[in-house]
Formats: sequence, structure tokens, C-alpha cells
Amino acid sequence: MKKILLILILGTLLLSACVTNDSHMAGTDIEVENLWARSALQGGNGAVYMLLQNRSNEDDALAGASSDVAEVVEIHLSQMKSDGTMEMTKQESIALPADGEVELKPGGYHVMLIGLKQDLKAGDEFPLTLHFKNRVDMTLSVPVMDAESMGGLGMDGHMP
Ligand SMILES: [Cu+2]
Repeated sequence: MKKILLILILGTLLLSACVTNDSHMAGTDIEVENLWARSALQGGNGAVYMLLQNRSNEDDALAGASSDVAEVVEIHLSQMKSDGTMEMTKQESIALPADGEVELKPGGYHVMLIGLKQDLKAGDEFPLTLHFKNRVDMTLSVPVMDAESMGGLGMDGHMP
């Protein structure tokens, strides 16, 4: 009888360990580094950049973002066209492969802030929420920096 009880207790412990592990897997294993937004003026557009790292063994995707500082928030990709000009296209999502990373940076992927409701001045921070395909939302505090100090690019705030 004692033996059966022990097995039951062990079984319960193992089960709860698994459940805890699962909820961790689905929630907190995306890491964000090099997060910043370019400084921009109210009424204009801004852009947010970051390094997204998927520390799990499951594929995921950045499926969108939202922020109170802009009328519309979209995921964009900038690409150099064959004629040498930059073209920006809206993306439905950005793939985040298992154990992989993707960098949002000037001249590539970025989160576009369209129709800013306030100035974004160097030194400010503002909240941005990321939406993932397979995970809960993640809200970040984005530091604003002068584009010049981060390597130039862009006079009008819409040049990513
Ligand atoms: Cu853009």
C-alpha cells in the first residue's frame, strides 16, 4: 500500500513538472535585443528596430505589433530594387524559426509607426506590444534614439 502511494505521489510530481515546463515553452522564450526607435515628429512616421531571438525548439512568427503612439502599426520590409531605389512592402508576418533569430534593422525588416500622435524624441521611451503566431503578446518599452547616432539613413522618418 505504501508503495502504491509513493508511485502516485511521484507520478503527480512528474506530471506537474511537465505542465510547468510546457507553459514556459509557450510564453517567455523569445528574447529581444538592440531595441530602438528612430526619433520622429508628430504627424510623421517612425520605425522600430530590434533583434528577435527564438530560444525554443518550435517555429513561430512575429504576426504584428501595436502601440498607442501611432494611428497604424505595420510590419515592413525594405529592399533595394534593381534601379537602386529602396522599396518598402507591408508584410503579414516575419518567420522566427526554432533556435533562430531575425534582425529588424534600417534597410530591412522594421516595425513601421504610421501617423505618429506625438513626437518621438531621443531619450524618450514608449510602449510597443508584439503579437506572435504561437505565443502570448509581449509589451516592450522602446528607447528613442537619433537616427544619425545609429548610423544615419533617412531624412523623412519613412525611409527605413
Ligand atoms: Cu516602413
